[in-house]
Amino acid sequence: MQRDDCIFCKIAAGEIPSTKVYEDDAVVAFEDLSPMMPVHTLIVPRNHYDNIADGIPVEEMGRLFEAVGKVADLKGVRESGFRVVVNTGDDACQSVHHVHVHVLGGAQMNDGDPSLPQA
Ligand code: DGP
Repeated sequence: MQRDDCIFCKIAAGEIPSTKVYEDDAVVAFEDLSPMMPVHTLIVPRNHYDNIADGIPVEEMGRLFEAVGKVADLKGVRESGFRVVVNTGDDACQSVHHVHVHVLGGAQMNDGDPSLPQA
């Protein structure tokens, strides 16, 4: 389930270069092109879903979030803490319409506005 016009499908398939952090048969994690934090990694399912509410099967949803801990370990933020963000739709400023999990960390963050992942 790949979309020809989807940049994250192409990254997952290795057709567009990215700095990969982790991959398995279900997901690919790679560094965000415009990092907002010292650690800013995106995790995407290999299959295309527009967003988190796009009927992702439970098994694939589990694999997507299972990868969060693996990325946190690989990026060294499990102990210090990190934030997980899944922007969904226009109000949340989702800009790439292939579901992706942001893993953000590596510095102290604000606790005021949950929509602002910046320090
Ligand atoms: P969102 O606003 O949640 O849709 O975030 C999309 C993120 O994807 C944004 O932080 C920048 C990142 N991004 C967009 N295009 C590319 C790309 O071609 N490569 C990589 N590595 N990241 C990208």
